Amino acid sequence: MPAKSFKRTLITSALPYANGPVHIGHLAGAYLPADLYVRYLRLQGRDVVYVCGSDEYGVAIVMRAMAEGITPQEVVDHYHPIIRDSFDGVGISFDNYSRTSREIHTDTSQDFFRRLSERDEFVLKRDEQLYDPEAGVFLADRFVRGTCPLCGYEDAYGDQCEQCGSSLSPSEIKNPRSTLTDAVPELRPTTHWYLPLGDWQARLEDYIKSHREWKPNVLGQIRAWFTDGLRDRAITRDVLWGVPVPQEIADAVGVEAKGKVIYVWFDAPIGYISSTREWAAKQGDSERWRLYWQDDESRLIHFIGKDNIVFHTLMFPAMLMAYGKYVVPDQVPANEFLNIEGSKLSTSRGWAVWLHEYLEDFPPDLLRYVLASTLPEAKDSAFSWREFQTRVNSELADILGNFVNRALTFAKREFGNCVPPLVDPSATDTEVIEQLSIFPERISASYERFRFREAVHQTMGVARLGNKYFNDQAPWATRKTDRVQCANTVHVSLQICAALSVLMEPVLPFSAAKLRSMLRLEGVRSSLPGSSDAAGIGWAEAGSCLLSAGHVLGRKEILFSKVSDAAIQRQIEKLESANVSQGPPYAEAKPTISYDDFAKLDFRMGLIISAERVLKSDKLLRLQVDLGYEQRQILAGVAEHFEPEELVGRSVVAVANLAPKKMMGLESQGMLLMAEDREGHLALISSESEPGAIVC
Ligand code: B3M
Ligand code: ZN
Repeated sequence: MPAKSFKRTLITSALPYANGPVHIGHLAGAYLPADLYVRYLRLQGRDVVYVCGSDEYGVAIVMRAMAEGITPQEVVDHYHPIIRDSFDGVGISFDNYSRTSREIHTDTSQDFFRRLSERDEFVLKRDEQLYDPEAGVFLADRFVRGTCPLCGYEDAYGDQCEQCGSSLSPSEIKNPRSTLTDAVPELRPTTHWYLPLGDWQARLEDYIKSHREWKPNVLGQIRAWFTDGLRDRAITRDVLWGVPVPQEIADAVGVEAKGKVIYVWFDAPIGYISSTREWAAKQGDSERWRLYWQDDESRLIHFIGKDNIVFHTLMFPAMLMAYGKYVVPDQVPANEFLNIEGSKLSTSRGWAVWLHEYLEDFPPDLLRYVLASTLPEAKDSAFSWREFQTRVNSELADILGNFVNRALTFAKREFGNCVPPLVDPSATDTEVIEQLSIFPERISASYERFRFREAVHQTMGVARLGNKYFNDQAPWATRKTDRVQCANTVHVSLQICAALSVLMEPVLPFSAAKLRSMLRLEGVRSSLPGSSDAAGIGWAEAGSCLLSAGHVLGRKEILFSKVSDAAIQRQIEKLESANVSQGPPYAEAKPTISYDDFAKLDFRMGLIISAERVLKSDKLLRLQVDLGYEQRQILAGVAEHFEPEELVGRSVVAVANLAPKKMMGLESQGMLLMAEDREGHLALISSESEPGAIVC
């Protein structure tokens, strides 16, 4: 429970960029956790609104448009419905899903810009920025690539280094190149609006201090930002795609408004407000959004991935404070990243499981369950198809599904598909009913603390309780020896099924609905939008006996089918083939050389006679190589790839006329050639020729 008690909650999930479909990494980061929580709150009967929408501006979208030779509008028009439908398919239950290219968002963003400008919250700076003389445009953010000034990574983006994660500005990049034309950019003067975040540091520090309950991964990042010191942030850009800077504001300071847009990270979080406004209008009460954004008794919670922490905990709160009237985020339960089959997810390499593709092959609940059980809550976590199969088969099918199936089968076979009465319950029956009654509160404690993996585990605890009870009671034996006890067992088991059908709703909403229809359990509060205040059986009631004796049950169905080895194999192959065909390009080809240059190189076949590690070096192996006409000592940086013994006796290609070089106090008299693949794996190049043979 939050320290303060709130009347209502507004939940947001990061707005996905509409420049590609969404994958399971997105789902596990910002959407599934939010949906679990929102559905839980709705079952609690709490007042909650859950908004999101497509993030349709920003340079990433312009770049995708250019790559495909279409307009940015066409890009977002293509991806918005794909994203929306994927979320829908997997049961993400937004109250509203908007898009930032809508007019209501332009209005809301410009209103923010105007108000902050009126309140003198911006500073205007004229300075030199990178300009592509060939394309005739300023190069914002990702239009520049070059060397990271902090870690030396050579392919850093203008706004961020993917290697060390630092956020950068294009003018800091060393050896910049235009991603549009590959031209070397030049500096030209231009004027931009800045939010002087440094002025906000003290207030932001106070704000963060009042949230010691935030997750350590979130607080850790924020602390690092404070230590570095917050800096002015440019909040406008020279591009033709975005929310325009209001004309009159540009006019007032004598800046050409045409081609100036609001920076995507300024407008995107405002998208949460626009989406809430759109929702309110759809409810027929256009002002209702204010209740969620501008009333002290409203709790604002942002679900995001770890790469968006600074924007949601520092920049957006500063914007909201600067505007005045607004509540600020009370929780930002950011998640870490999800890896796939042991490797970092990468959309450019095709190493991802796309939601729309998943949905063609499996039911949504399986993925919800598996991801919810392995959410990267505290550190990066991993998805693997084998684990998917194991969890589905041995947890969902063998525990939950099997229990439900056995309880219903007995009710049908032995008691005319009705709930038998509970008569003189045994101590065990009573104890199990008692244990069942504690579950809602116990699971609730996990949800309230944003520990969703734990919540899922607790929820499965209900099924495990049921399974164990059923096994221990052995109704297949008592059906002949003690009808009353058999009836009691089935009665209690059915009550557990009923409780499950409510408690599993946040995690497994589709299966929960199916289970309720199998039980013909009606009057359960919905976890879908717009029904949170409806009367009915909710979370708090879920642990009490929900079915009365004599209640007629519905038709039994299979709750979870097992996933076959073949189905899993297909997924693994699909992933691997995508990865191979769309791997990152190898280093660019080197410039052409003359034959004479080539002819200077003396390549020879060699035979490795001995190999040993070099003291104090993790990388080097010291090799003795027989070149036929002489023996050489060659130091090779391959210790992380080969054990010395593996190399002895192998034939290799050596560069025989390379000038000797000292390494770790030893002389290397040549070099071995190896092939290095995309993943950095090394392979020897060998032949059947004898040592000394010339390679030409
Ligand atoms: N579209 C960035 C991202 O997907 C961005 C989030 C906006 S949330 C206001 O990483
Ligand atoms: Zn870097």
